[in-house]
Amino acid sequence: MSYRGAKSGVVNDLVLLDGSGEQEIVEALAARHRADEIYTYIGEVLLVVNPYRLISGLYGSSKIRSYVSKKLYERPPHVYGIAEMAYRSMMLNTSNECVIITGESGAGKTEASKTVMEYVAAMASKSKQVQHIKDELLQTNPLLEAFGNAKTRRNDNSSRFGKYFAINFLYGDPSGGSISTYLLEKTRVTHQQEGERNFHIFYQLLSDSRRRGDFKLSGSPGDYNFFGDPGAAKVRSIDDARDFSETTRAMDFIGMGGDEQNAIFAILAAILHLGNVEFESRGRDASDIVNARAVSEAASLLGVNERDLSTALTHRTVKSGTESVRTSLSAEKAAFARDSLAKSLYGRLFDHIVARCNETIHTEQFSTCIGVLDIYGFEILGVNGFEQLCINYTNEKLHALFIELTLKGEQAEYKRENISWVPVEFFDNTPIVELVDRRGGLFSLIDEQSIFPQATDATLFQKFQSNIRARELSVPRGAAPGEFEIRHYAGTVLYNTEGMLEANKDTLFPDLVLVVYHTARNPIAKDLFADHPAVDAGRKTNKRPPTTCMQYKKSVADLMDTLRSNNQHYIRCIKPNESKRAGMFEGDMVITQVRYLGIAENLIVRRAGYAFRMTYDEFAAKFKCAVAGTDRWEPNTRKATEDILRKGGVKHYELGRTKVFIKDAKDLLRIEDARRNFLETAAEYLPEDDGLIG
Ligand code: AOV
Ligand code: MG
Repeated sequence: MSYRGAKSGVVNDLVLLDGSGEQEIVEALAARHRADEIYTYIGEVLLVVNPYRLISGLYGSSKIRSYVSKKLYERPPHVYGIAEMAYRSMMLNTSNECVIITGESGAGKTEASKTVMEYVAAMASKSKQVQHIKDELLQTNPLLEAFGNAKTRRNDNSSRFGKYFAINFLYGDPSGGSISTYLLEKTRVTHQQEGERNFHIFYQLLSDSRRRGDFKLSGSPGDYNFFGDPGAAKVRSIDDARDFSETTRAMDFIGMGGDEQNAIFAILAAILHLGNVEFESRGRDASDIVNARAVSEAASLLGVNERDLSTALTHRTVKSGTESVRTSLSAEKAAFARDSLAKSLYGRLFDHIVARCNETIHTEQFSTCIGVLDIYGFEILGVNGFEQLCINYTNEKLHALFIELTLKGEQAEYKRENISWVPVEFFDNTPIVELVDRRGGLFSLIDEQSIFPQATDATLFQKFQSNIRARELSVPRGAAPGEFEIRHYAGTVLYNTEGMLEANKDTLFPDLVLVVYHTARNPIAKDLFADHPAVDAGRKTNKRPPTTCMQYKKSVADLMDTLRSNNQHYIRCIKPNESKRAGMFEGDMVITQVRYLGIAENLIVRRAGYAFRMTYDEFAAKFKCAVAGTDRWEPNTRKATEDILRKGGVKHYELGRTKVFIKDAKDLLRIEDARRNFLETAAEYLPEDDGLIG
């Protein structure tokens, strides 16, 4: 293979570029992007510049075949190359692998994750059973996208949840998998910013006239209060009707029968009707429902009594000791109760769908797995609240992990091993991560305030101001009350404390939970609340349920542990322009990303560094058979290693304290080939299945 892109003439691997400045990197990426060469390597890291249009001939089965069993540098850069490397490493080493995909919102992570899945699925053998499993795994994608993605201003198909998809393998064939999801952006159910939509599935449902009739829905987006910007309902790049048939087909595939699908869509319709329920004040602390029809439709779709639902929306029962007192809610509180119910129903419905996918793809029969991480990218919206803080925090954590594993860890190892090395400076974002998740940091202050009934978003803001002294956090001049800025690795974000406490507490008055749980005839709606603390209240102790912050911090920490314990492969996506346009490459925008992704540092470390390393013991044991003469036992493995390298013609290596470091993995090719030949010849003389080969 040529080292240069066929059309651009620019190197496929930036390590081979003359120079390592940000400007040179951007120019190289621009030239490749112009020539539709959207993929570029830095060593084993893949960079992708979003082309915003399908490039013909870049995907599909014959392209996939051309990457099978090929080394990374033998084929032009591609997601398939990374997927092949992960798959091959898993097969060779019986190890677990993960592909970590990062980049800001709209940079192309979700598309790249689907391309990884496509490749891995294509490795399945042709047996009917394996093909069926493969299809089930792939069908979870459109289903989860329908319920978990939405149009934002930055991306028409923005992931509003994080996803880690572990695909399990048995003897190289996919045998099943498991999906972990991270914090769905539930506030979107009731509120969206200008130019944004609710979750795709609502518009999909409305595109189906039969369902509209069944659920008494109108086809006009302006009729729904939960569509904050009805003008944004029609998206040029999205065909809701076509997507709806894809969603229902996926549901069929996952094994959701007609009744289950009906129950699910009825809940979605109930949410839309619920959104249209309005309240008017009666005195100071009571309210009446204005439009009885909307409640009646919502009640009938959930299968609950209309009066019970109305009462639960406008009242609240508070327990004090053994007594229960029912108080009425002001119009404002009732609207809050309505929104909480809608968000809870949706959030729990989403979890139900994830759980159903997991049931279908679950398997006990596997030896290894490849995980694919596709989360919501770093984002700055018009107004940034609790959910943006969580999203951007996750991106900080992933960036910290990348730095730790590729820049810090790498350099620390050279030092430990006494390899001559000129340290490379890099931007360390740990202080920002800690600002959010350390004791006394933002999350713990939000948690602390969530316990006090008197706390408000304003008192939370004061806590932030009086307790946190960090360079990364400030209140800019002219900021509105409650606003503060965090200087994230990928840009400065202005947050607003408004709604943070509530998002963290995720309150849903028990009255509503109990009506649905005890009386709903919609079988799924009933089940959604089975594990709600209000249902358990009689049985369990008064232990406070974990807050959203607590749960989130824990799940992100678990995710990092999983990623750390696997072999990591990186895909880093770059967004070339703000207007989602094909053929447009804005240098300023790209240079910002090149800077904050640490691409120049990555390049320097990679170029100066050593692609391959192994302990002397492992190296000698593995390769001594490859070079004639060294299969005689040389007890000093360091000496044996040197011997093998010399005889194998490897020139650029360094001998560390416990490991050998080789500059270019290609130098090892000859030795690897010799080893393979030796083993193959030996195999002819051995009985089959002696387990020696591989
Ligand atoms: P994201 O996952 O990184 O954003 P997506 O993968 O959804 O971004 O990509 C955004 C859009 O860019 C897609 O809907 C496609 O139109 C286009 N696109 C991305 N990659 C490609 C590609 N390889 N070829 C052609 N078009 C592409 V977010 O989920 O918002 O963080 O949260
Ligand atoms: Mg996405």
